[in-house]
Amino acid sequence: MSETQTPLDRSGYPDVDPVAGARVFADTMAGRRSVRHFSDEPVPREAIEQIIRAATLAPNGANKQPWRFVAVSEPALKRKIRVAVENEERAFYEHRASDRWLDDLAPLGTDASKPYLDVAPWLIAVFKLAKGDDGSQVYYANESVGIAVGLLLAAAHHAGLATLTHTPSPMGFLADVLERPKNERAFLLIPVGYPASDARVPVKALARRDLSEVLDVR
Ligand code: IYR
Repeated sequence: MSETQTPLDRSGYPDVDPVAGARVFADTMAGRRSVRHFSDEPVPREAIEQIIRAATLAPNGANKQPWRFVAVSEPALKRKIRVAVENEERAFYEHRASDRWLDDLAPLGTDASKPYLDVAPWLIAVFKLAKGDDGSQVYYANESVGIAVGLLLAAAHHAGLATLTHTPSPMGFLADVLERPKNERAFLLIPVGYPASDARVPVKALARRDLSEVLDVR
């Protein structure tokens, strides 16, 4: 019978003081901002590949890896995505969104116009598998892909690159434009690149609740 277990390679864990290690990472992530004003400065394909590699290392249900990533840099395809996104967003801002939702968005200053989808050198479309490619079952797909995207955003930040977690809704058009198989569901669209030199970010989005408000230690 073949072994199902193997000794843990502890060298995979940094030998670091846990307080210092955790603080350094949190301090790094404190510099992250969602950016809507990108520079068109190119980003090497290999950087995108390594960022996505980090995402694919996420823990996930039964190691089914229920994610697929499409990294788009072709201008014509970015344009096609922008046109499709702006169609959906116009419907969202003009009638789909509730008044309350629009009120909540007002401090972000967003609208249906998404020029960053042309400008950012890369758009990463993230898809979640509803079924495996062979029709097999996947488990905890939302959790798995959510964790993977968290690692992706942290990896991009670690590489000095800005991201935006863009959620056009509904997002079905993304699978159509990118000609994805039937078992994939669009999960997020993530522009990646350098922030524009004159990039601005919403004041409100900078504020985070104090840890004591969101953490209950017992
Ligand atoms: N998808 C729209 C609206 C939007 C919704 C939320 I929730 C945000 O945090 C930001 C935007 C848009 O991209 O404009």
